Amino acid sequence: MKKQATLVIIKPDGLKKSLTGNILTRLSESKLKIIGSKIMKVSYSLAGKHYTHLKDKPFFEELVKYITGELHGDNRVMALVYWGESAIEKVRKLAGATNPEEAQPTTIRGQYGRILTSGLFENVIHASSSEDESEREIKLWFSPDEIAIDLYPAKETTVKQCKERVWK
Ligand code: IDP
Ligand code: MG
Repeated sequence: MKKQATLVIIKPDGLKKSLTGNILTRLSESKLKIIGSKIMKVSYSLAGKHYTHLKDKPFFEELVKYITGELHGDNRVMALVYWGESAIEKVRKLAGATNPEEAQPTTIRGQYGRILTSGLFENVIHASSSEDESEREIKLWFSPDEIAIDLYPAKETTVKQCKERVWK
């Protein structure tokens, strides 16, 4: 069996409901290795790129509000990269179906997800669903130095005249 990497995002509802510990415990059942993790806020630009495959859906605008935290008044997400054999399938299984009402009750989405009055699936976590998708997503959310192994080929560049926020 091939080792794979997969992106997990604990969405703003998961952080707002203090579910981070519970979700990480559930995911640890997979025995996969965490090779990247961070708490971050999600920009509109990152949200749009992440959900580019859903741009034409009627719920797209609300989905962007969801992942950027506008919907919950809490703009934190936790982004993680898991690594190991069949990582994508293992994490998707623990996550459960996209629709929390169809998800098995013992899955993360089945336990903690709900459908909003608007119809949006508030399903607590994102999990990559294919190898192409996980590579695209991990490269979008993480830089090479934020990942504990050499996951994909990377190169060194010299960045000039680039604005950066530093501690005062
Ligand atoms: P996935 O998260 O299970 O991979 P995607 O189709 O990639 O499912 O959709 C991304 C997210 O968009 C879902 O996790 C969910 O929050 C939301 N979503 C997807 N399909 C629907 C729908 O039919 N109604 C409402 N929300 C949806
Ligand atoms: Mg998806």
